[in-house]
Amino acid sequence: MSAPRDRLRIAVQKSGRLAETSLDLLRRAGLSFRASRDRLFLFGDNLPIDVLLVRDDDIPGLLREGSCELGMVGRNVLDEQSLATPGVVFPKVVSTLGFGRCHLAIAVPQEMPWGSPADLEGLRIATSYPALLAAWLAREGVAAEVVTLNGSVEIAPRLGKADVICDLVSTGATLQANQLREVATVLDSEAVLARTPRALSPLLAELAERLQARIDGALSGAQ
Ligand code: PRT
Ligand code: ZN
Repeated sequence: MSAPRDRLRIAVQKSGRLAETSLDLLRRAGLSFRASRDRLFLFGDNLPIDVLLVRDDDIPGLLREGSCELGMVGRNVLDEQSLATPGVVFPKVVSTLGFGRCHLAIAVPQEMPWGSPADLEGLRIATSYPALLAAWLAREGVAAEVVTLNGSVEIAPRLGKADVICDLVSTGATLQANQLREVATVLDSEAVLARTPRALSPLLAELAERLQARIDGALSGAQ
């Protein structure tokens, strides 16, 4: 067995919509870093805290297996993975971060009449969030076919792959460009700070508490 780590690890998105703002928040929390040669890590200079730069989808798994103690990730990604693997203990949300806001929405072709979620009965719904969508359909008591796509969900109706979609929306420009209109919200999302469900050594637990407090301080403008 390898020696227990004596530096805390926090995972953030390497590149993408959350990447810059996540690092910015860590800087505002008082951390300074230098990059590793392979660009996988940023080593903390002033505290024993390192930043792991990864794809956002990998963050819940890294927290679950204890490869890092904290992570910044969209609630949509965290909840989708938790729902998709029932019975597994998942990371806990310790703070909401106020950026990366979006919502997972049902959108239908502009000309399709809409009254209520019951109108989805028997339709094919394209999404990259099959578990969140299935849970919402079950809550609404609607039987529909979930078509899982990894990208370009918004063009699925035009390609004949699905009748309607369930995708993330922020400004609504993508839906509009694809002649779709939003009719229901499945999940409101933003970036969150999540913590490993594993027990931490006293040293890492103390570092995690300190970093959480510094992040909360930066968010409330106290720093
Ligand atoms: O490479 P990696 O896997 O790390 O990144 P990624 O491509 O999976 O994710 P990325 O960077 O696109 O998004 C990261 C997180 O940002 C998401 O998981 C959400 O929590 C959050 N977020 C906020 C968004 C959006 N807003 C958003 N608008 N994620 C995606 N979108 C997409 C949406 O899927 C659609 O294609 O933007 C389009 C809609 O935007 P509007 O403005 O036209 O409505
Ligand atoms: Zn991703």
